[in-house]
Amino acid sequence: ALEAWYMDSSDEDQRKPHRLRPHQPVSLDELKKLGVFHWRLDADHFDSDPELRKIREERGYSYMDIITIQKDTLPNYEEKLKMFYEEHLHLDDEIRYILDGQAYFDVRDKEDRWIRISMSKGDLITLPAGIYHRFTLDETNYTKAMRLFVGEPVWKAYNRPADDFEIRQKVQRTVQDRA
Ligand code: KMT
Ligand code: NI
Repeated sequence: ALEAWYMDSSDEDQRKPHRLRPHQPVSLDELKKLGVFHWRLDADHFDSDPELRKIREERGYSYMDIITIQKDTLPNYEEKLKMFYEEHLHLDDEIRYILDGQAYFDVRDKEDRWIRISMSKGDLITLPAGIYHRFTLDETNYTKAMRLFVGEPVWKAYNRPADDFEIRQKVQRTVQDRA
């Protein structure tokens, strides 16, 4: 299942877990308050899974593609991983479904602390538009992920600081209202 925790602030290899000592877990409920939602699905049958079909229909996720993040299969691998780990936001939700392997998504909580979300095969997550986040592989250096989008995908990322977007106020309000 999905696991999340507050991160330490060491500069060590980003692929390491970076758990605090003592470990400070973050529950799915706390993630929901940040607008982060999670489903656990059957990744072995993703192309015929009625549960995935239902989620896509209900939420309008018309677009999907599959990205394999691995040294020998992803063009400009190092460059892309570096980009993914820069703290950034998007003007649309980021929706990712791990089909194989594992990876970390880090999101900022309302006090601006990093939460590390450990995603493995079968985990689908939605990060709300405007939330500051970043992505990294873990020490296994491999994941295959489905990227979903409402309509035509926009991959544009705005690195922090990007606080002038109206969406940032919406994010702050959501977090306050749910606190
Ligand atoms: C993003 O914008 O953070 C990403 O696309 C992360 C990599 S996709 C598994
Ligand atoms: Ni992103």
